[in-house]
Amino acid sequence: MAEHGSQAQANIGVVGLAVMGSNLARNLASREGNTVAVYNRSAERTNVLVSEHPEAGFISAASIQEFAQSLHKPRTAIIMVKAGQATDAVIDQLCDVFEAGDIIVDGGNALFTDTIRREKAVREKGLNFVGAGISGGEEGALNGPSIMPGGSAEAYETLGPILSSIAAVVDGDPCVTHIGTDGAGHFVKMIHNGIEYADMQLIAEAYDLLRTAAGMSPAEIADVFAEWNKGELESYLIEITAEVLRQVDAKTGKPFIDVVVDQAGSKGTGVWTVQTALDLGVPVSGIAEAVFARAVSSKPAQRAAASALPGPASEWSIDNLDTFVEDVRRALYASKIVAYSQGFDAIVAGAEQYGWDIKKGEVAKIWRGGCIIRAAFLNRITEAYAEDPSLVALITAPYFTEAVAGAQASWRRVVAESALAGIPAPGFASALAYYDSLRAERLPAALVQGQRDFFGAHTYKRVDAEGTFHTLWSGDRSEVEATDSH
Ligand code: NBP
Repeated sequence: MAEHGSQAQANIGVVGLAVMGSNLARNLASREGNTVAVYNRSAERTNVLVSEHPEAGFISAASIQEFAQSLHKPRTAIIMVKAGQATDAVIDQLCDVFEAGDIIVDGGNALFTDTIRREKAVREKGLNFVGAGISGGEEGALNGPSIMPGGSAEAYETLGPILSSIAAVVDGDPCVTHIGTDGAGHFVKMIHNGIEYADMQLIAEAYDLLRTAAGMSPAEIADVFAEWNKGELESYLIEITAEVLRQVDAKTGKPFIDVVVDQAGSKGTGVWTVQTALDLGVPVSGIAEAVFARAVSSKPAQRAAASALPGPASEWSIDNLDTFVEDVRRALYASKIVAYSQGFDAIVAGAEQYGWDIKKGEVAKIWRGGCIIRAAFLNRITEAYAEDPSLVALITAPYFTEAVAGAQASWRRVVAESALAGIPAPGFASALAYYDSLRAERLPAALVQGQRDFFGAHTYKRVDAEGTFHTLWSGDRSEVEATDSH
C-alpha cells in the first residue's frame, strides 16, 4: 500500500509523474529490491499514480521535503520533468533538501551542454548530478529502456545497479553502461536520436522508391519490409515500418499511409545533433539530410508553388521487380552503414572535445535493446570496435567495408536511376556522395583552398613542402611563405 511517511524507506525516487516518470516509477517498483518514492509538483498526478497502482507500493510525498525524508542515503532521485527550465527548478528544489553525497539524476531529454552546466553547479554544492539519456519512449520506460548515464563514476556505483534493474536486457546484458562524465550520457542519447532520424529517412526513401518507381502497393511493400526484417536489416524500425504500411484506415478503407499528411515534425534532437556536429566539424550528412527532409516536407506553400516545376521526361523502367527490390534493399543497407559510421564519428569527436572516455562498442551494445534504433546490426558495430578500439571510421572496419562493397553496384544504380526519374532520395544520394568523398584519392578541396587564398589570403599548404604559403594574386603571382599574420 502507498503511504505517506517520514521514514527513509525508499532507495530511489522519481520527481515528475507525467507519462515518462510514471512509467519509469512503475518499472522501478516492479523490480526486486526497489522501494520507490514519488513526487510531482501538482499532487493530482501523484495521487492518480499511487491509487491506480497499489501493487507498486509507492511512497508518495506531498512536498519535496517529504520526498527527501522518504529516501535513504545516499538519496537518489530521478527527475522526469519537461526538459528546460522545469529541470533547473526541480534541481534547485532538490539541492535545498538533499545533502552531500546524494545523487540527482536527470532522465529527461536535456541538451548535453545544459547537463555539463548543471553537473558542475550541483557538484560544487557537494552533491552528485547524473544526466541520463533514457531511450525507448513510454513503452521503454515501463518495460525496459536503453539508458545512457553520464556523471561521476562514484555516483554510478550507487546508480548502476538500480538502472541495471530496469533496463532492457539483451543476451543477458542490461542495456545500460556508464558512458562518461558530466554530459556524456545526454550527448550519446542525442547522437542516438540523430541516427534514428537518418535511419527513418532512409527507410522512408526505400518505401518511396518501391511505391513510386515500381508502383507497389503499401501492403506489398509491407511484405517486402517483413522479409527484409529476417536478414541483415533486422531492426525495430523495419519491423514497425511493415506494420504501419499494412495498416488500413478504418474510416475510408484506404491504406493508412495514404490518409496521413506528408509533413514530418520533429522535437529538436535531430537539430541538436546536426548543430553540435557542425560545431565539432563532423560531417553527419545522413542525419542532416534527414532533418532537412522533414523541413522540406513541412513547407506546404513552397511545395505547392514548386509542384509546377518541370521533372524528367522519362520514368524509371523496371525490367525485373525482384532485382529492383534487392537493389533498394542494398542501397538502404549501405546508406545505413554510412549514417551509423557518421554518428559514431560524432561520438568520437564529442569525446575528444569534452574529455570523455566513451567506449564505442559498449554504446552499440546498449542500443541493442529498449531503444528505437535497436537492431541486430549493432552487434557488428560492437564487434568492429572490439577488434579495433581506435578504429578511425566505422565504415573502414572489415565487416562494413565488405558489406558496402557487396552493396555498392546496387546503391549506385538506385541513386543514379532515382535522379534520372526525378524521385527524391536525399539520404541515399548524400550517403553515396560521402562514401565517394571519403575514398577519393584527391578532393577538389585543393581548388577551394586556392579560391580562399585568392580572395582572402587564407593561405594553403603544399603537397611537397612543409609550411604555410600564400600566392601574391594581385601582384606578380609569386609564392611567399606565410607569416602568422596571414
Ligand atoms: P512532460 O515533458 O510533458 O513534462 C510534464 C512534467 O513536468 C509534469 O510532471 C509536470 O508537473 C512537470 N513540470 C513542469 Br511541465 N514544469 C515544472 C516545474 N517548474 N517544476 C516541477 N515540475 C514541473 O513529461 P513527459 O512526457 O513524461 O516527459 C518527461 C521527460 O522525458 C522530458 O524531458 C521528455 O523530453 C522526456 N521524454 C523522453 C522520451 C523518450 O523516448 N526518451 C519520450 C518522451 C519524453 P505538473 O504535473 O505539476 O505539471
